[in-house]
Amino acid sequence: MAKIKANHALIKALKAWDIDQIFGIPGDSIDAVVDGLKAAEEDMNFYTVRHEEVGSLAAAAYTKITGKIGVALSIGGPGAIHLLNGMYDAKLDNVPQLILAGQADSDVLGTKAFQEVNLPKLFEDVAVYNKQLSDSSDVFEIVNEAIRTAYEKKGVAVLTLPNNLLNTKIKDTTHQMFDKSFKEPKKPEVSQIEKASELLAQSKKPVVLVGQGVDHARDEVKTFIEKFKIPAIVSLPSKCIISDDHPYKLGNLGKIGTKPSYQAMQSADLLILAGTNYPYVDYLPKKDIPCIQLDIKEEAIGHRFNVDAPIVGDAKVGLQALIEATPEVPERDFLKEMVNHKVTWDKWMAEDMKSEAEPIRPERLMHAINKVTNKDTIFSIDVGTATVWSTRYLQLDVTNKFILSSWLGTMGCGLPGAIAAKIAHPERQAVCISGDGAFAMVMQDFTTAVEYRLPMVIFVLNNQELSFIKYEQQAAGELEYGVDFHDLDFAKFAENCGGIGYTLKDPKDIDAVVQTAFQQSKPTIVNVHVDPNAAPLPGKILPEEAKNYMKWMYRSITEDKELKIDELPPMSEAVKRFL
Ligand SMILES: Cc1ncc(C[n+]2csc(CCOP(=O)(O)OP(=O)(O)O)c2C)c(N)n1
Ligand SMILES: [Mg+2]
Repeated sequence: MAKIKANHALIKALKAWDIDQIFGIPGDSIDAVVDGLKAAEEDMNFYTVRHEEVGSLAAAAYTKITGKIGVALSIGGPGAIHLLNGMYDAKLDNVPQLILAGQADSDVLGTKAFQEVNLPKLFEDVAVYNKQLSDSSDVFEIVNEAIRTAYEKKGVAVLTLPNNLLNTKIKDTTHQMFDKSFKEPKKPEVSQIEKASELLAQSKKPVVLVGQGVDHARDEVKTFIEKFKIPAIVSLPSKCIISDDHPYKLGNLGKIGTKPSYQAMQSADLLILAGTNYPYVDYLPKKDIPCIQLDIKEEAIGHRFNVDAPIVGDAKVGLQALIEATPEVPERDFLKEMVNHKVTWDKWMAEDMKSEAEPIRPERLMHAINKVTNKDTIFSIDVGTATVWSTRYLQLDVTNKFILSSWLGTMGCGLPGAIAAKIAHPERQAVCISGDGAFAMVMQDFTTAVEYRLPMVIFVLNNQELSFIKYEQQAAGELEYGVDFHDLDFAKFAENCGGIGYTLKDPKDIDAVVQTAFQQSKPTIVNVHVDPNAAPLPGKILPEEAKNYMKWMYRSITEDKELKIDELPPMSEAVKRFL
């Protein structure tokens, strides 16, 4: 039988799965893989990043955007450790990912060799597939198995690869056919649909919470809410499942959510959980109302809320069946009431977006961004107050992409997401919105965007503090501590890296600067000096939170000897959100 080098067999397996983008940093224990990539450079793009974490975060974001598995590689030891954050991001957001981790040569493994870390053990918790290669002749089969498992289990597959094993010659089995088809998802049972349909038909006040499990069923979601006149709430990553201008969409739930969403949840008589395992149970109905839950994972049923009518299987099929089985509802008072609340909420939001106050209000910036982006733009949003402003004030369509680190919530996800966006769709606008703290965690990789000519616009919300945490401390009745840092000139930084930088301080310049930034053909940073006292108030202030704000004020005066009244939102704003 013909022979092939093991590293080339590995690359052939990647190609067989249509993989053509890899992020990472080369080095000693992964050199054999990188050598294989060099030989395949015509149809395999390798992006050298400046920090492995950016590589794995970009790989996760690439999958969130395209549905295709994202791949990152690194040396073993320190590089592999750096990868962990992006791996957990993929795990928590149910995203397939392949990690190729280098390892000390097999003949010295276990001897405390240089950079030897027990990688199978390190990755045990994060991976759905976790193998260290021990026989190079298996490499083609193992890569196939890893990728198949990652797709099937929507998680992270790790191959730990002792470098010497990939430099050997093995029998060439790479021409062999292998099965790339996946099991059809389970179809919901008829009895489950009947039960759910009965509950739906009886309900006067249904509300639906929409999650990622119905991302592939956007038409069905729309038909479902329109046929049965149901107000709809979305989970954080599901903003684009229903377009923001749909009148029945009430927005998000929880701390980043809207008041009408909270009101709908608390006054509903039926909860429909559509493809979501929403974790913030405090915001789910406090009353024990009936619940229909559609989910592909049986273990998700009843996880957060008592479920009367489970629909287990592909939620798209489940929704179609429910739509067919249940008579149309011509109109519904509950919907009208909730839509009215939403109209009021939207008026408040519109007022916020008009503010010409100085320092610049983040809401006003979002308004400017809305004006210059389009239905195609991909938004990569970081963790911090940027998450709140973007979720509330960006007006998006089902055709936009809105990606974030939803359930790991790692700071620093914004820039890697925008890099992945521009690689996946060079023709679309890529926008990153980050806080100054979050951007500083990954800013070295702005040079990656410059290097690979990935034009994007990055808005850094410069408030010289960890604002989100400041408000978290206040809402917990704690004194502010450890949340301030000094100003960094992100515009100068951009220029130093070979990109373009703007500083935005005067509210009068907002529209002009934002517009100019989008006309650039190089990666661009807009360093926006935003109001540090722009409070990302929850859609609804819970009594406990109100009590804690009072406690924080009292402690600020008595213990810090400082009245931080200017950090509080205007009284009218606070009262509106509280009542
Ligand atoms: C890696 C990581 N570290 C810490 C946190 C906790 N955290 C959440 S938001 C935040 C502050 C973000 O600050 P910044 O990026 O400046 O945005 P701002 O809230 O000031 O707008 C912190 C520290 C996190 N989510 N991820
Ligand atoms: Mg900040």
